[in-house]
Amino acid sequence: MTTFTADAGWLAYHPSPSVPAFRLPPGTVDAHCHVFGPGDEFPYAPERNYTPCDAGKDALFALRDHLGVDRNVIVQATCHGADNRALVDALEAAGGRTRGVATVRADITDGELADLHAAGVRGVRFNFVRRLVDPKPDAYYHRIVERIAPLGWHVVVYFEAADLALRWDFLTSLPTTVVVDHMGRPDVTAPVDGPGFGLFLRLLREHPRFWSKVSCPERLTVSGPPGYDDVVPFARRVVEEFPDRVLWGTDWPHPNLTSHMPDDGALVDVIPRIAPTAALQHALLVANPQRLYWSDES
Ligand code: 0GY
Repeated sequence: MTTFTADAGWLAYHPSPSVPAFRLPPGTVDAHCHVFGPGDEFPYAPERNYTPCDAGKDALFALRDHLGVDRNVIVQATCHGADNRALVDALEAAGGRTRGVATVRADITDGELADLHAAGVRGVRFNFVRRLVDPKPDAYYHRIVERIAPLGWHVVVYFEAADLALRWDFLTSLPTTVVVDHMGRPDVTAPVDGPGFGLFLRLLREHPRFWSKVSCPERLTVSGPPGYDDVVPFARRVVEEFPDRVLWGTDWPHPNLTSHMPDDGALVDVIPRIAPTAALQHALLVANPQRLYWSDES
């Protein structure tokens, strides 16, 4: 058994989130959340850049039920590296209600890939955020794509706004569906119609393979909770222009936040402001994630 101590100043997830005023539609998917450990059962990776507090599957499933979420998509976090055991354990415990996005290396065997698929993994994540990982040469990611594309999996990419122009050619060369985390982390003090966010909107307009998560107001905000008013226009623009290619998630347990820990109920209450009609809400919360992660069901 290995015990881990969370980094100094680590903010733990909210102990008692509010019941949201917004009633999530039946079939709602939280399409961006993580499990951390518990570290004594699923050790954190030696190469990690942070050590979180434990946030295991039982706490995630309790939050799911509390908020009125139906299903989850668990995204492998960098603190577990390419060791997907905590993710797979959560997928297996949840039956068909949970799907996953893994981190794999190009030398993963066909058998290991088949096992991940059987457990419910439907994508891989490439993380380019330098405070979390050391990005690799493009060829490294292309080799992984060659392995996962035949399974029908997609790629989730996480990058900072400034990296979009630098990585444009690489990103647009990816042959699969590509989901961008958190709208590419826009500077929300800049105008929605400005050149920075304009480049991200152009990516979605010119490349129909690209989807966006409209999650993480708590990570992008400058004005702060509970309304996250500065992030709302950015997310609403993406939802209204690309209603069939957007996903929503809590980002629980909210790693590496420093300004505040969000009330997950308040995060749910942002949804009707970024997706103001029942049709947009259904696409964002139910139909889109169903199509991407549970296509084998319908
Ligand atoms: C997120 C954010 C973060 C961390 C990770 O994989 C990770 O470790 O995703 C972050 O610190 O921005 O979106 O969950």
